[in-house]
Amino acid sequence: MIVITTPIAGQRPGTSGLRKSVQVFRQPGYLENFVQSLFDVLEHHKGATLVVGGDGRYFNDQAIQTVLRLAAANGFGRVLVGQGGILSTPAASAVIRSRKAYGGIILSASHNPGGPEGDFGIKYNAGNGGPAPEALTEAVYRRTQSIERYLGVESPDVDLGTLGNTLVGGMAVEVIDPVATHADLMETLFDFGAIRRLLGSGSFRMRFDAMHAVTGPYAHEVFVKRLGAPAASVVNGTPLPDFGGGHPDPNPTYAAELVAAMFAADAPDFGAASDGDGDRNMIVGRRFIVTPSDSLAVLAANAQLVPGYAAGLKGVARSMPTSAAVDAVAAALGIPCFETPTGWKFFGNLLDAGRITLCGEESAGTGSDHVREKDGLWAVLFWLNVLAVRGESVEAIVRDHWRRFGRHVYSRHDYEGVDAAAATALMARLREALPGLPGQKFSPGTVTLADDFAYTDQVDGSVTTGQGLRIGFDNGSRIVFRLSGTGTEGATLRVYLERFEADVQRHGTDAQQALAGLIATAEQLAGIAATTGRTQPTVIT
Ligand code: VG1
Ligand code: CO
Repeated sequence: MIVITTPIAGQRPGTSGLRKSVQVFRQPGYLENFVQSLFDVLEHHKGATLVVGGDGRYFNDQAIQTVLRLAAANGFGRVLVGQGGILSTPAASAVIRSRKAYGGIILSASHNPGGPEGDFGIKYNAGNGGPAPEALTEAVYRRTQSIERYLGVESPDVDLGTLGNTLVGGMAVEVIDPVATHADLMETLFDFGAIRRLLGSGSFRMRFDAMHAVTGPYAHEVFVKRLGAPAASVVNGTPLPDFGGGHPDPNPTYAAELVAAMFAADAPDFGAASDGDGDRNMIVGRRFIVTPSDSLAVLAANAQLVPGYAAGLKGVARSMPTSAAVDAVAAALGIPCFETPTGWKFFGNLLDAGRITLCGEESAGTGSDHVREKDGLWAVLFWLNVLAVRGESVEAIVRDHWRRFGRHVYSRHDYEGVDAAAATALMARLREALPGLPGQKFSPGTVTLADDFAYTDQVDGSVTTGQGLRIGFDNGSRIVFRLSGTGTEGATLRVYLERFEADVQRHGTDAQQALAGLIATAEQLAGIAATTGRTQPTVIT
C-alpha cells in the first residue's frame, strides 16, 4: 500500500552526506524527505539492487526499516542489508562493487558521537561504490525543498538479525554477512601468510581499538580469525548504539586509551584504531604516533612490498590540506600526484579513470582503488604487511622515511563548536585580506601564495570552489584555514599547519614546537582568539 504524507523540508548535506542530531532525524518525515528526494532524483532504478547498512549507532535499526519500506515503494527489486544493520563504509563500498548493485545507502555520522543525544547521518554511494558526486547531492538537496509526498509500503519490520531472504512489499530483502565480502577482498591484496607469521611469532603484539564502533566484527574476523592474533588484540570490539559514550574519532585526543596503552612500559609493537563507520585509521607505534599525512606517504613508498600493489602505483592523490609528504614520494617514483578538495568523493573520478592507485587525507583516511571509500582496516593491514616484510619497528620505518624524503612537520588545530557567525566572519575577513598577502614577510617566511582553493576535476571538468584558504610561504611552509562540513553544532574552524624540514637531524620530533612560528602567524593573520573567544584549540592532531 502506498502511504502519502507530507515530509518536512530537507537540509543541505555537508562533506559526506547529511549529518544532524538524532533529535532532528527523528522528526516525523525528516529521514523520509532525504530518502524520497534521493529516489526521485535517481534514474533507471526500477528493479535494481540497493545496498543498505550502517555503523550500528542509535536509530540505525529504525532508519533501516524506513529505508526498506521506501525502497520497496519506489520500485527497487532487491535490497542487500548487512546483518544487524551493520556495514562499515568501506564494506558497503566493497559489496556495491562485488554485487554490481545500483548504489547504496550508508547510515552513519562517522566519527560524531552517537546515542539518543548524539548524531545520526545518511549518505548515498553510487554504483562505483563511492560517495555521490556533488552534482547528485545538489540535485537531491534541491528536490528536498520542493518534495510534497513520499512513498512507502505497509510491511512489518524485517528481522535484521538473521541471514537470509524475505520480502518487503514484493521487494526482495537479503540479509547478508556484513564482514565476508570485505575480508575476502583484503585477502586478495595483502600477504596474509606473512602477517600471520608476524602475529604468531610471539615477539610481536598488536592492539586494535574499535572504539565500540563498527569495526569490531571486521577486526575479529580478520585479525583474530583469519590472521591468528590473540582475541585480546581487539579491544572495545563490540559495536554499541552510543559507542560506549565515547567519541569514535581515532586521534590522540579521542583515542586516548589507545595512546596510553602504546606509551605504557609494556606497550605492544603496533597500535591502531578506527572511527564510527570504519573508514578512518590511526596508526601508533610503541611510544610513537604516526601523523596521517606521513602514513599515506610511507604506504606509497613501501607499496612495492605488498602483493596487491607490487606492480607499482599509477598515481597518488591527497586532499588539499594534507601535507606534501606523499608529493615527495610521487616525485621520487616519477608518478603523478593530484591535490583535491577535502572529502572522498573527489578521489572517485581519479580512481575510476585509473589515474591513481592510492589516496588519502590528513584526517586519518587512507585508501586505494580496491574500493571507492577510505578504508581503516585496509590501512592497518597495509602497515602490518609492511612491518612483516621489513621486520623493523613503526618508528624506525617513519624515521627512515624522513631521512630519505625529508619531514613534513604537520598539525591540525580544531576549534570545535565556535559561534557560526563568528567563524564565517573570520573566514570572510581573511578571504578579503588574501590578495594583499603575497610578498609580505612573516616569521615562517615570505608569502608566495594566498588563495581560496578551487578544483577542476581532471576527469569530468567540473569546478568546485571555496575549499579552504591557503597561505604558502617561500620555504614550503603552509597554513590552511577551513570550516568543517561535518559538524552539527555551531561551526568548527580547522587550521592546518605544515613546515618542511629537509634535515631531520636538526629538529626534535615535537611538532607543536617546530610549528610554533606558524601557529603564531596563523593567530596574527586570523585573530582567532579575538573573533571566537578561544585561546586554545579543542583538538590538536
Ligand atoms: C572531515 C575531514 C575530512 C573527511 C570528512 C569525512 O570533514 O576533515 O577529511 O573526508 O570528515 O570523514 P570536515 O568537513 O569536517 O573537515 V568521515 O570518516 O567523518 O565520513
Ligand atoms: Co568515517
